Amino acid sequence: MAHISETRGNGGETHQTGGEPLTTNHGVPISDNQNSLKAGARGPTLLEDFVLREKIFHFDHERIPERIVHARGSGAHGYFECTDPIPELTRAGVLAKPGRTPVFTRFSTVAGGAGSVDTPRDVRGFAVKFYTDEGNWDLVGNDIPVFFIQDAIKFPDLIHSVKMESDKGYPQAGSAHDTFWDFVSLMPESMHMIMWAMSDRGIPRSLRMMEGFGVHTFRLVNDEGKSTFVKFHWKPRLGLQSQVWNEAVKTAGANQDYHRQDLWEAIEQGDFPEWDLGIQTFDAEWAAKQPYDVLDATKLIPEEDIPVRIVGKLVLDRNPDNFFAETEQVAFLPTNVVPGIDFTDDPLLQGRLFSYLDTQKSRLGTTNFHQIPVNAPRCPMHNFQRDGMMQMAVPKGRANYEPNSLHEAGEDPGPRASEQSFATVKSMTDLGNQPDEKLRVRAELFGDHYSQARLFYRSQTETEQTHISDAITFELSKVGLGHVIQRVLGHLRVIDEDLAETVAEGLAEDLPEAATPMRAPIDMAPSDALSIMKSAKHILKGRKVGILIGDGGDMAKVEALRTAIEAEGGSVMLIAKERGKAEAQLAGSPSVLFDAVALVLDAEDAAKMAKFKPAVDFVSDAFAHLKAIGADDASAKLLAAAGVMPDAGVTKLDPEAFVTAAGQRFYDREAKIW
Ligand code: HDD
Repeated sequence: MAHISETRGNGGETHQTGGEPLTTNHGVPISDNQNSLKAGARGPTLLEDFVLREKIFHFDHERIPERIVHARGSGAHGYFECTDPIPELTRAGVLAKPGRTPVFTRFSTVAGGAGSVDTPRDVRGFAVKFYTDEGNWDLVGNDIPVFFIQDAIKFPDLIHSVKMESDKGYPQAGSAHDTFWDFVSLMPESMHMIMWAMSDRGIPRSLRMMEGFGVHTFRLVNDEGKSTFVKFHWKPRLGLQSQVWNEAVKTAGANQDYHRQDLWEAIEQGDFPEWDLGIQTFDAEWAAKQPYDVLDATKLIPEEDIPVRIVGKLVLDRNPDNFFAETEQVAFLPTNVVPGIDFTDDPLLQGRLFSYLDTQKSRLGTTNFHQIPVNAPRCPMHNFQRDGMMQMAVPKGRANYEPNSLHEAGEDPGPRASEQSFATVKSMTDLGNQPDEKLRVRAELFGDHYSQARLFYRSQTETEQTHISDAITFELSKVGLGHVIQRVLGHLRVIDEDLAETVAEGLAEDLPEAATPMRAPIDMAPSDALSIMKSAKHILKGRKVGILIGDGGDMAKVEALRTAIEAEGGSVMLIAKERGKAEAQLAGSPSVLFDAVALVLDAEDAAKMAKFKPAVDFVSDAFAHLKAIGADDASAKLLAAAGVMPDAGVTKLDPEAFVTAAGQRFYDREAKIW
């Protein structure tokens, strides 16, 4: 038998080095996890090998259908804390009483598959499941406050058009292709969200630095049954921050999991991401006076018209224990509302109320998906629904129908509906709807497709407008259908003539006739809240600085920088050409992975680095991506090789000056370099 033990795989150790004994799924202890059971040392594997069969069978079934949209996601546990209760508006305890409610949050990209990269230009999902005492409330939103389409009946078309083309199987995770632009150019209602998606909102720096929105108008309902219309907002405490396009493209290569890792590490380090929850509330009388319909998900309510009132904060403080069990199996349902929160007749929302339950059954394979721990309510749950695949609960007694009189025989009759529970708001007419006919139409104001696209574009800084025109030019440059490009340009002319001209010039296209709007657009007052740059926070908290060191740099300067950066809540990574001399290797840690960089080198290091491509790229990319660069004169040769020109973002290694610069991007630099 000696030769058998000699040929045992991977070191020949079959015993566990620690922990519980290895068993089958049925609890039978396993003695050898390296070798299948064979008829003789070189013989065929035996059918009898239940250990092998179970292991491979289970593996064969590991994957479940990925989400048709939002397949790529990252999740975290945390809590919501109501800090400014609003009992006058809602009876939902989560918002009506001070205190904490546990949550699970999942962020996602929309178009790409589960294994796609984190940084394509795309919308980001922002879904929060509140495990309240009155049941789960799921606020399933995005990082953009409006949607591409007005009616759920167009959702399958929208998604088919944006996902990889059905014959080619590409592009993965991107909207820069024929079918997407063909569809949206035929759906002018999408133009408002197109402006958002083509803006820097489409390329966030971090999941921790983006806003979230419930998008639809919902209702809050108080104890007296009075309903108030509401829009939900998440505001990141770290401020809004986006990448620049060239940086996002390079990040995709440098770290496919950039956002997922960033979220994970921040939580792991105790730097918990936080958002304020804000509400915009209004009544029907106010809604009737607006130039847009509050039931139209392609429209927002400017914050200047209704300021956002902060009612609480979201803190993500615990990473999932298991990606599949939690982040993959979490099932969000816009139908999950609690007493005190209700829907409106937004036709997009109404379609969603159907779709998600159906999706979860298909994705998770059973109507009992609510029993999966991440989906299960944390409050008591009783009803007469029974059985089904993968039933985990073991109900007692025979009361599985209602009404029953089993209590008269001394048996448990089961739960009863109560008037205090969720009751749908009765009014169908409070927003002026007159439901006297069955119609397949859109309401009149839904016909204004351009006013808010224009509002968004004109509320941006010049730099942000340039980013939008660059993005549209790039996307259209990937479109092979000339008539589609022309049609998009026709829409852009209605939104803003300068924008249309810039894009046409960038593509060397003639400008077509302007599109003919269904309703003439109006000029709304620009809103600063729509611009990232106008509301940017210049802080280092939550940001990462890469410090490049050589053999001769002054390590006292490194330590002084580290102390100053960490005092501001930032973090530091030391990078050297050779991994053993620092925390990261230069070639594997390009500057796209950092918010600012510093060079602590002596003249000899700098001269060598000036001839080392990864070092030159490290500095030139940091400069091109508008980041702060801290460097002394000793680094002059490397700065010169990288084409760095002096400006407010290029500081000495003085900790105070560098820290002030490192919390911001230097957008003025852009005009010089691009
Ligand atoms: Fe949706 C997933 C957000 C319109 C149908 N959606 C999904 C997720 C987010 C959103 C964040 C991922 C949840 C997670 O992390 O598991 N969806 C939105 C927003 C919309 C929207 C903000 C418009 C305001 N969605 C929308 C419509 C439909 C769907 C109109 C269908 C009629 N969405 C789905 C879905 C998904 C989904 C197919 C895929 C996976 C899932 O539900 O759980 O049912």
